[in-house]
Amino acid sequence: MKEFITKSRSLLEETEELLNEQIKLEAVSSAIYLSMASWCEIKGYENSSNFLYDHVEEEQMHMMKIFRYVNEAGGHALQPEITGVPHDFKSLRAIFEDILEHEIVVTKSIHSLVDHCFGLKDFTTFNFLQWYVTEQREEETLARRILELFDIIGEEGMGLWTIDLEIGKLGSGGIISAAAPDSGA
Ligand code: OFO
Repeated sequence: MKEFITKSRSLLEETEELLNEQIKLEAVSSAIYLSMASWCEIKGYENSSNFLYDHVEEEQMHMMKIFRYVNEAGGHALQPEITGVPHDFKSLRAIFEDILEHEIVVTKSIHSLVDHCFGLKDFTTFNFLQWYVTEQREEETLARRILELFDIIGEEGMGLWTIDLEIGKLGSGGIISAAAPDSGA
């Protein structure tokens, strides 16, 4: 009986594998942001640190949504192994540049998953992933908005202190409510 349940499913193995890779990518996001939050905290960028700590939890949530989906669809979600997380960063700006680059990688990965599901007519997973498509647009917008702060305010004098303050005002969901009121989360 158990074997029948395990074999009878619409989630293809190839899709399960890709979803497990996405689980790992979300876990990597969470781990990197945790490391960045810690760096910000010891350097005195308290607001950026809090912003990133919130983001760590958000990425955990992203990971868990896929994790639960895989098992509910009859697959096997795998606890990812994360290594090679950096602990030192060049500057506050470099951190947010890295975040934007990383989020673009995540967006591409989600898009390729969506494309894969559409091609195989797996409309259930395709539908499930639409939340991530919207989420990634918001995440990129947020990272870009933060980088703009460095250009607008400048880093000289009280600049970095002000930038840190402004990042705190954005919060991890700050720009999301401004940019997309229907986003959910
Ligand atoms: Fe930052 O959106 Fe998930 O990874």
